[in-house]
Amino acid sequence: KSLCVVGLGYIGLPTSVMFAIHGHKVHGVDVNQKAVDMINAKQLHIEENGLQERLEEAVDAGNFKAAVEPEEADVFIIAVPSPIREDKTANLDYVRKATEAIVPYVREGNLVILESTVPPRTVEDVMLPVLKDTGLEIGTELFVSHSPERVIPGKVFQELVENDRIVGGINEKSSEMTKDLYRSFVKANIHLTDATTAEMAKVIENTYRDVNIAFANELALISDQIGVNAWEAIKLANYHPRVNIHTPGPGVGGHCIAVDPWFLAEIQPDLSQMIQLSRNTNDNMPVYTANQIEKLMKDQFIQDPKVALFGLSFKANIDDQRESPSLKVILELVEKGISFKTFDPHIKENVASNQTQDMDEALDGADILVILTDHDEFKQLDPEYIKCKMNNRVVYDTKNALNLDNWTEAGFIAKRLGDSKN
Ligand code: SAJ
Repeated sequence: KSLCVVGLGYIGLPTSVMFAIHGHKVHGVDVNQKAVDMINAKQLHIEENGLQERLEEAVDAGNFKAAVEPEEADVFIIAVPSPIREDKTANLDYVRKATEAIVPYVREGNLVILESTVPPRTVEDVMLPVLKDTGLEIGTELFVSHSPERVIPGKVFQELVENDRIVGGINEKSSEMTKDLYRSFVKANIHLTDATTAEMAKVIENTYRDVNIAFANELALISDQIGVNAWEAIKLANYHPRVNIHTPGPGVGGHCIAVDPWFLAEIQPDLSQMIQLSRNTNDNMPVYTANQIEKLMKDQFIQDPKVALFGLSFKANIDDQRESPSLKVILELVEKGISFKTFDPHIKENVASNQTQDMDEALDGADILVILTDHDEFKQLDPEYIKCKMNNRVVYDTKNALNLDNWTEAGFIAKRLGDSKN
């Protein structure tokens, strides 16, 4: 089949490449000319395991090329961002513009698939009115569906194949056509439903995770008051066959979990109290973390403390800083007038003067080491080495990444978020 994929980012590019190496002819579209040029030159503008070799294979086979304009195809796939605005309402401009961009190229018998995560009813209420401009009758001459992406960055190629896929067509024929297409590479089950239910299911997945993490964070806050280690208590509770509590931390980052719950809150604000409360709980964790840092320093009578902040990306072992809780912790420290230096081995570019690529420089003269991301590199840190670099020996682990017994043995005051047991 010939495919036109609009949006060549974290989802669109790997998906295009997957279809191309499975025998389809893929025309990728992105508004970013630089990204287009790089892709055609077989260079990556985003990082993803296994993407480089697959991109080369796809381009070399002549099955994949990129451009800024769409062209005619059997199937159109839209994989563009769907962020939220300042006021927490969905910004569907990219989805709308991408749909408008394909209208001149859509022909009778084509299939249009939306992969972006969107508030329920977006296909019906936003996309279909635009697609009517093709002059084709929706459902008999033009087929439309929502098949939300569900892959986790870092494991995209594995999950594209192994994750169950949801396909929600605006009618049965649309669903069947979409299912046949994804069968090209999906080995897991493909579940058929309607477009709005598919939209809802996808938003539910990320909201479930956010609410569950908020619960874990609340347990951490409670544990901090009552001489309990929340990490240990949650682990024990999770041995129950019907309990699965996520882990606390300095906040929820990324462009999905911290965003998608608002899609439900926006459409039914009065009926989504728990969802909004969870969002606020998670959003407040960076503030709590900064307060805890300040308190730890006060408890040790340390004046004008210097903080070594380790971890800038929003989760372990990736280079993505979007919505990262670390950035919010930084803002709080700035507000408090506490000085700090940041270090993250996955972030290659320094954007601020108090950011360094050199771990020793970040530790030099520091009074407290704070772990904000559980990168593998941090789990290996040697307290004996680190203590020589610091001014005072205090460590605060917000991700349960360190074995604090080793740090205590090395002479550190060692504390963990959600743990007031020691
Ligand atoms: N986090 C916690 N505690 C946890 C788990 C995560 O504090 O127990 C934090 C992380 O540190 C991070 C944030 O939450 O800051 C989000 O990380 P994540 O690993 O939960 O999720 P994402 O944003 O990388 O990817 C999610 C995935 N959704 C689900 O697992 C339900 C992925 O499958 C989706 O495809 C992706 O959102 C998306 O694009 O929607």
